[in-house]
Amino acid sequence: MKITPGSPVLALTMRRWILATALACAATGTAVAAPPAGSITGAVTWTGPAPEAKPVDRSSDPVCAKTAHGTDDVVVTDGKLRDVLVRIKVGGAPAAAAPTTPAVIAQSECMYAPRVVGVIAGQALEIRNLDATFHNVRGNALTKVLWNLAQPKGAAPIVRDLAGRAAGDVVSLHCDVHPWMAAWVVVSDHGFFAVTGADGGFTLPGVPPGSYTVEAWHPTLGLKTAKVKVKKGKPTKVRFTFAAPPAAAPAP
Ligand SMILES: [Cu+2]
Repeated sequence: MKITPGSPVLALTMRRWILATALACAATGTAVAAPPAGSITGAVTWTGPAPEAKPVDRSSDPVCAKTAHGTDDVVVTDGKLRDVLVRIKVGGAPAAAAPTTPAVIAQSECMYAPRVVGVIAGQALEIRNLDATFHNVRGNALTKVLWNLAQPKGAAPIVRDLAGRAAGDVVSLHCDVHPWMAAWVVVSDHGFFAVTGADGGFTLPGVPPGSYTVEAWHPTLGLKTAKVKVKKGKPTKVRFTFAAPPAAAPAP
């Protein structure tokens, strides 16, 4: 049989094709053609001599005393800075729903790992105790105590829903048994954030083309910002540089 324009057979064939295409697009999530995303990538560097970790007296707890860790407030390796949360400024990118899985911080060798994490507003936080000793986990919003919970050796993870924390907030974690322990949870309204590891690198993938303010925040060194323009399908490079704060002037 010959199929000619306007024939019932062609119309039927076309309807089937359209239906099949629509179903295929729905199945693969390609029904809406989003513009190809770009990315924001780069490194956080340190200017000047790397600060040396100072010894920490951990002898108050025999379990903690088995391992040595110095101060970790500013960790620089080969000129790169760890523990910097890099993100698109809150409110400056498409908002995202909170993941149903919590962000995780472990207590290991009487240290928090990682020391800085990002969450999306509404996402829960899970704190694990991998140590054969007692920790308490105190969560603070600035000076306000949000919770203070005991977590003995072998205890189940503590899960907090961070209720009431909004994008832009920071929750700090502290252990009063081991006062050198501290960690930070940074709340955003979208998923465009990353925390630097020892190599200082970060990548924010899947960023829609456009202009953005990017923030780099370190718990003790503060905030730096940069303006970037993201083009479709391309990485946009940005570099942040931190340095030791100037020494206080000597007393007269
Ligand atoms: Cu502790």
